[in-house]
Amino acid sequence: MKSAFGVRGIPVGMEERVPAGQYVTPKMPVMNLSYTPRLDLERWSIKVSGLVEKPQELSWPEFQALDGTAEVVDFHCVTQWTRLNVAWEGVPVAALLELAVPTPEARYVMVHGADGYTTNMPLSALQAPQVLLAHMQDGKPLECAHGFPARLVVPALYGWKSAKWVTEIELMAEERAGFWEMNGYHMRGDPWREERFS
Ligand SMILES: Nc1nc2c(c(=O)[nH]1)N[C@H]1C(S)=C(S)[C@@H](COP(=O)(O)O)O[C@H]1N2
Ligand SMILES: [Mo]
Repeated sequence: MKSAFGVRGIPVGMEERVPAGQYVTPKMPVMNLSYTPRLDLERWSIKVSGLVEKPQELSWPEFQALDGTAEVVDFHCVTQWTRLNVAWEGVPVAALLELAVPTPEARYVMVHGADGYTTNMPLSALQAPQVLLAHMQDGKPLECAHGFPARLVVPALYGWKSAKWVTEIELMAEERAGFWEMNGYHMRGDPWREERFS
């Protein structure tokens, strides 16, 4: 019998969904730089700070009250695994940014996680339609290991840009490197261009 999986674990017919140098994994591995923060919803907040007209700090109920959306997208880690069809629910980051009103000088962002993680990208990458601050994955609240209570999902960039345990989105005029970017990862990180290292 012919196998339903071709090379690199790619289901037959889905070859064009998997960037060069990636193989497909059925489960979502956990990729943590350091420890897994245990966050308390009562004390959690998400800030939008830096070059904005109206700095935001939303509590969990305030965040939950924003209009949500759901999507199914693929996730590509620079260590070469790809997981197809991850289902996320969350708040479009573009809507959060609109609340904060970026100033004309704001062109880059630094995203901060509660574990001390940082990652940078152009503001335009964060304003893209499928970018979510997600609180559900595959129909369930995010697991601690995957970023509870809320993580970024940036499907167009490698997974390290999808910061977990997000607490702050900081808008900047000049580009600054986040944790992995300081350690040799690409400032942009487009998997379709194999922008792995700089
Ligand atoms: N705060 C934080 N976010 C993070 C990381 C991390 O160590 N800390 N690892 C990144 C990396 S390298 C990847 S590939 C994805 C993996 O997400 P997952 O652990 O949910 O699979 O999270 C990204 N977000
Ligand atoms: Mo990664």
